[in-house]
Amino acid sequence: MNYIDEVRAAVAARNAGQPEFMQAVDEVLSTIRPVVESDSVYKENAILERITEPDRQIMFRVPWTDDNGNMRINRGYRIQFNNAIGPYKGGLRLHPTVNLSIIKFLGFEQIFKNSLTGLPIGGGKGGSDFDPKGKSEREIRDFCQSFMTELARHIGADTDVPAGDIGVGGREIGYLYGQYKRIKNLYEGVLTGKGLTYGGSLARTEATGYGLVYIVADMLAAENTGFKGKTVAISGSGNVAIYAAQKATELGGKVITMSDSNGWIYDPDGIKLDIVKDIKEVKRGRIKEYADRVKSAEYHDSGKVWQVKCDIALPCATQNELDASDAKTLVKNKVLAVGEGANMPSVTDAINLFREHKVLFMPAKAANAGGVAVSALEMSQNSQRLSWTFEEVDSKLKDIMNGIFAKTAEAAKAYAEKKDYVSGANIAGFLKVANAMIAQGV
Ligand code: NDP
Ligand code: 2IT
Repeated sequence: MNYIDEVRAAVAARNAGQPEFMQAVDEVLSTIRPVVESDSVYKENAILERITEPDRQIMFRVPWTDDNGNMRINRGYRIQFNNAIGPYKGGLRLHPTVNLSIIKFLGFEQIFKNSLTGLPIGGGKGGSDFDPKGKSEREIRDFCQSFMTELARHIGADTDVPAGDIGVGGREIGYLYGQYKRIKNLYEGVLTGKGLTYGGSLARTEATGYGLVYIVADMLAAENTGFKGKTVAISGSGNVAIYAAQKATELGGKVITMSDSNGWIYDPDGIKLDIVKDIKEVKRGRIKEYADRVKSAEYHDSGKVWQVKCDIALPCATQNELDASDAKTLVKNKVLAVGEGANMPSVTDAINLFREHKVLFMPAKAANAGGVAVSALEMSQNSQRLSWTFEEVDSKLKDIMNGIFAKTAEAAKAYAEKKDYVSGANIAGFLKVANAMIAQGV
């Protein structure tokens, strides 16, 4: 067996029962072959064995009390995966499906994504199987305080800087930050996505969705086209989906679908985002309500948004939400481009189908890096004790996404095929981290 296959087999044996983690590892290992096999230095330094094994895996009990006075127990996680190029950085996910495999896949992806941003941030991820849906404000606050009571000893502005992900937005970051400050007596940039009155950055809320549309626009520009006049199918209706829809609309696209875990809406006239924001950001309601309020819209509680004909597909909900049969439908409907706003939303066979049919495909590590990039800019502002304007942050975000597109395209051309952005992103992300690991000798 060669080096890559040996490592792959060892990682699979050591991480039995972790399918999402193995899916993410397989994708990276299968695409970095041209680099790893071009120089024995990677094998000599055991880079693949090291990069697939987290530096530290923290699991802890999170006790909290519900509104009926019952003691409830969840499990908390923080995976500090790799800090070769900066402090561990990555979000916290609160969702009942959270388990070790999911947090490890997210942490692993984060290493390469953060490297692509060009900013000094390592890879980490955390969360809990706590379900925020239907919980009262007090229950959310109690959970967040308990979660941070344990997490606080493991993190710090120069050690590990968590942020939001599914189920964690400004409200939860506020409670987490308040508890950290209380325990540590430190007013430091230990979390990103903070409120604007206490160290948050303008444009962090918009960053992931905007960044996704900026890089997909770059990919389209390389084909002499753009969002203007295109129909856009988006899944999800959370933070990433909403701001992807906003920027895609601003650039002249027509967003025709959005979804949540109960169902999806189709509005052939173009989704009215002020209504989605009111339902999701203000009332914390269900996407179904959109169809009650907008005459031109349909609501479906079965099937998926991918059955609607579109030019551009932006999956922005969760992992493995776009399977091979969805990819077939999209291809049949002549989709031009797919950009992954969520982390690992496309199953491997779907990606292969897109490649086979020459669908332009921008993978998550590159496509959704705008969120963590602006998180890193929030860290810079906290260190400087300054706040930049929205325009300043947005313009830096645009530059960063342009840079990621250029690096990804360049690595694809040098080591794989010209438009193989999956290989390009993995290789460009890997090279920086691997070289730092080799230089540091540990
Ligand atoms: P939110 O919690 O704001 O929104 C998540 C959306 O996806 C909701 O509409 C939710 O529906 C839907 N969803 C979540 N889980 C499922 C599921 N199992 N099945 C169907 N629908 C689901 O999260 P974000 O928008 O922040 O995150 C979305 C994706 O983007 C995730 O993959 C995340 O990892 C990724 N991401 C987020 C970044 C950020 O800055 N926030 C940065 C980079 C990537 P419902 O309300 O019904 O649960
Ligand atoms: O997946 C991701 O990149 C995020 N959830 C954002 C992480 C961050 O630190 O801003």
